[in-house]
Amino acid sequence: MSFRWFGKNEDPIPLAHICQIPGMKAVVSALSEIPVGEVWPMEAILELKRDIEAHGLLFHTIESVNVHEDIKLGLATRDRYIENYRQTLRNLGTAGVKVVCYNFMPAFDWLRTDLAQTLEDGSNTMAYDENVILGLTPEKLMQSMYEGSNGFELAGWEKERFGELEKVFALYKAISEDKLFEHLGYFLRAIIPAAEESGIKMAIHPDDPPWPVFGLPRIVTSKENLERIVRLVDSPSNGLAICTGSLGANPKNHMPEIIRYFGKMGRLHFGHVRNIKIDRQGVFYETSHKDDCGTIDMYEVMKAFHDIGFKGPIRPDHGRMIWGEAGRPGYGLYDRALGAVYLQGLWDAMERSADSQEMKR
Ligand SMILES: [Mn+2]
Repeated sequence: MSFRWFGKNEDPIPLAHICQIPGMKAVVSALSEIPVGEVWPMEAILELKRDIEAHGLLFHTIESVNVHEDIKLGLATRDRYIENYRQTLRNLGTAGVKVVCYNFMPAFDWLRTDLAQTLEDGSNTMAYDENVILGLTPEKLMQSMYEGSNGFELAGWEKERFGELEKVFALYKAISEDKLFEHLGYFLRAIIPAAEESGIKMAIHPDDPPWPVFGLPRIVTSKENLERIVRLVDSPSNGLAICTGSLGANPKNHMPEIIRYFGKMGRLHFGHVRNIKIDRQGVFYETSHKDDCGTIDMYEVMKAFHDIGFKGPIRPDHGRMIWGEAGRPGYGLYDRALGAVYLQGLWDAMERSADSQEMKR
């Protein structure tokens, strides 16, 4: 079980609190102060590692090393950023990192139309409504993400990414889904050998939501496309992060089946487990992790991880804001801590019943 942490300058939650969550083993983190596309310096990586390990937590997973827009766009300038990415992987491998999460979403990272929708019990949560998106320009949406962020820089929403939004949108006009696959393939063929040499498994995160937005292509969206991605480079280092709240926002994506399929293939390296309530196609909000609070079958999701003998990191994903907590949207302490303990409760029960079945035999 692991917990995402944004670093001591960016995250209001101290490691001293994270290590008090029952069963918490590892912290998933990143160097968010390094501009996208630049090399992560060894010294800064080791400092992050020291901080995490000083709290008795493991440092083996990075989320995320973001991919420069020029790589996604396939621009001539991409090779410099790819070389930097390879060096970052070597540095991370030297520091003992085993899993690196990344995404390949054009222009925007994850999207919500409301970062604090009030629920019946008085808590608030992040929500998405396709109808609201249809009535917004990309600039307006961007503005609402910034305004609702409680003053935090949201992960994937670093301001430098949007200096040239109009230009980036114009460039994507010429990029079809097939083209984007091609650019991902080019990137993977260049970085996977460096990942292999460094003992790192790459884990691509699904697009959130898993469908095209504002006419931008999105490809990490379905079982078929995930299959196409793992086949771009035939290496265990070319793998997946399965995020149940992202992929699962499309009811056609059967999460337990997808976990089993890629798990058995040896390409599943990271689990983001969270629940969402889908009101109707394209309209959903994030709920507590508990099974009956949302639409995703959390028991079957954890059972799938358990049945494939998953040994990699799993983390609770976004949580609601509860008990008056005011924090980074989706990344408060309390609801995610409850989620971590709930997921472990499911897991423990599966372990015990597997043991007792073993004894009966
Ligand atoms: Mn996720």
